[in-house]
Amino acid sequence: MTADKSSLTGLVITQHGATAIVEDSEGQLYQCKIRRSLGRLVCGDRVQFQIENNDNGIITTLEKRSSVLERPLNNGQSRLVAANITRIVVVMAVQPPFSEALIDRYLVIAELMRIQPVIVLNKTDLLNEQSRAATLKQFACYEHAGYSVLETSVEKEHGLSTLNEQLQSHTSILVGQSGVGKSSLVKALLPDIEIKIGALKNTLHGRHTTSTSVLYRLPNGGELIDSPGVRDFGVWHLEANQLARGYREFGKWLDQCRFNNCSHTHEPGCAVHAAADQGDIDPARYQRYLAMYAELSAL
Ligand SMILES: Nc1nc2c(ncn2[C@@H]2O[C@H](COP(=O)(O)OP(=O)(O)O)[C@@H](O)[C@H]2O)c(=O)[nH]1
Ligand SMILES: [Mg+2]
Ligand SMILES: [Zn+2]
Repeated sequence: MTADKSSLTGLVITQHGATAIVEDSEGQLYQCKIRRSLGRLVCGDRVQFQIENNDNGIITTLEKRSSVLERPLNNGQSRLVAANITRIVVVMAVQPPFSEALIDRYLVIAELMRIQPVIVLNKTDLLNEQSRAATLKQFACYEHAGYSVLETSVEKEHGLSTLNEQLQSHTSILVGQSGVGKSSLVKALLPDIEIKIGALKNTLHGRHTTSTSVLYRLPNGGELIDSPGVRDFGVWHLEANQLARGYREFGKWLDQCRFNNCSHTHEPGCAVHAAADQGDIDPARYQRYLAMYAELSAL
């Protein structure tokens, strides 16, 4: 009788070339070859795999993805970063200085992917009362638009349980410039991370996984993906005329413009423009919309 290699369901934890680390439903890790016909897999992918021996297997089936996060490459192509994400955490910090234009970009991507974003301001321990008030003022336009803005300090262990609540029962990814504290936040949220990383590295034959995304399980449910490559994911693969839908607070005005193909930049009877003039839409957010629209139109 031939051995019946039954398929198991697994979750891709990390991937490197034609190999992936897959976790089964019991938390057991396997190093799996990826069948060439499946194309490129990425962390967060749900798969079927067969055990070949011990901790080794082969991935036979890729299940349908509910979302993919991609990062554009310089050559105009893009690279998969993560799959099946349900929450994007936009991490900004007091240092290095944040840019509202960058926050807007991440939010546009999240909105167009229909993924609920959360904004985190990290390193609040570096603020005093005065600079904190000034900084929070800069984030007021996002709260006004309907986003939650959380203040955290890994240093002072502040705001971490609130963040944890926002991540429960989601597959989340932290995005933001290098140095804002994404990895520090991941470590603070996952007490057993060192053990897990150690296990992963061993399974990858000691190869470092620092250049690819890794998925971690949160202690209270949910998964968290740490990705070193997402800081520079741009929006230049977007059409300028898609952009307005990425601004959540524009939503209720979009169908009130005089022209139904309104670009919300210069047309008479533009309800978005009027709302910005009235202060119903934050005028500075609207100005940044105009700048990004011009940038995308010029490509
Ligand atoms: N003062 C302060 N420093 C922090 C905080 N979180 C992270 N850092 C520091 O910021 C630097 C960059 O952190 P890291 O997690 O590597 O950032 P990443 O590039 O976004 O992953 C490190 O030196 C951290 O120790 C914080 O809440 N307060
Ligand atoms: Mg990092
Ligand atoms: Zn308009």
